[in-house]
Amino acid sequence: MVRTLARRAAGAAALLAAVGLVPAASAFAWRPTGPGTVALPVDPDPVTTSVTAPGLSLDAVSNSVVATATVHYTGLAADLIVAWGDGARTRTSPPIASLPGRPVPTAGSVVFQHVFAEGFGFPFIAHVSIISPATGRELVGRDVGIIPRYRVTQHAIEFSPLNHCDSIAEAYTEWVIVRPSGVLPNKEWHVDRYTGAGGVEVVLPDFKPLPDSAVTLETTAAAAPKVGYRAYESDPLVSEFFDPQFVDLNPRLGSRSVTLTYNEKHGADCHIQIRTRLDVQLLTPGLISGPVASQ
Ligand SMILES: [Ca+2]
Repeated sequence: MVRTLARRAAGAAALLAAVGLVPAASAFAWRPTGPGTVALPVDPDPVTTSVTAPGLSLDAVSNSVVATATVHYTGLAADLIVAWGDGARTRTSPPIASLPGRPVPTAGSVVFQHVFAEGFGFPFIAHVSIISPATGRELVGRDVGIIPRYRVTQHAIEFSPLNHCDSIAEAYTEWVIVRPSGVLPNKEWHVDRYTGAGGVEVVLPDFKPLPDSAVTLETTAAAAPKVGYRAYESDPLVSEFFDPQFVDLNPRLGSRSVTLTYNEKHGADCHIQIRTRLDVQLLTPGLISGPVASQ
């Protein structure tokens, strides 16, 4: 038992150490490389290795927070309990009595699915086990890594100067907002804004969206990028520059509004804001709705 737990802990540590290397927008599944050992790489259509007990074998895969366990059996249709490792359990329906002229199947498979609840301390290793209802003992089991994936939408970036940043001879300020390349490609927006020189009153802020600035991506919490935005006000001789700030797409931060205030470098008196809205959706790919499927 001690050795089993040690191996399991080692496998869990290996997987958790590898979590940061998982690319975004991939399907995840892990194959055991030895008893109790779990490792990357990622396979979008995995072929799992069964763990067997007499007359019984178990395949288990995960995709985001959805775990799928397939139990293959020989003999009479199995009355089984699947324990998912988070306290949840699923039990098969009792075996169906034979119909006249149709024998009870002596082999088959049953598919179970479970969705792990958000906020369970992801990522983690779920020990999926098949338990005998008669004895309460584990018949077969295996570990799967649960790493949630999310769809994160950053809606359009809205931009506004907070004050007039040019001389009193000019009524317009000329802005360049830059999203430097990173996970997303480089993009620039050139915006002339009337900010009212010469004592003309302009009510600021006056937010306007930057065209084609919305972004949607699928990511894990570990792989989620911070998207930088910097800006300058363009002048023939000396422009006003602002250091980059970041919109954090980490899904753990949840759906929310973000407002970033930029102050001109070197303490000069020019200020702008950008703001946006973030929406986060937990993905449950491959989830079959309704009761347990069997075949
Ligand atoms: Ca200017």
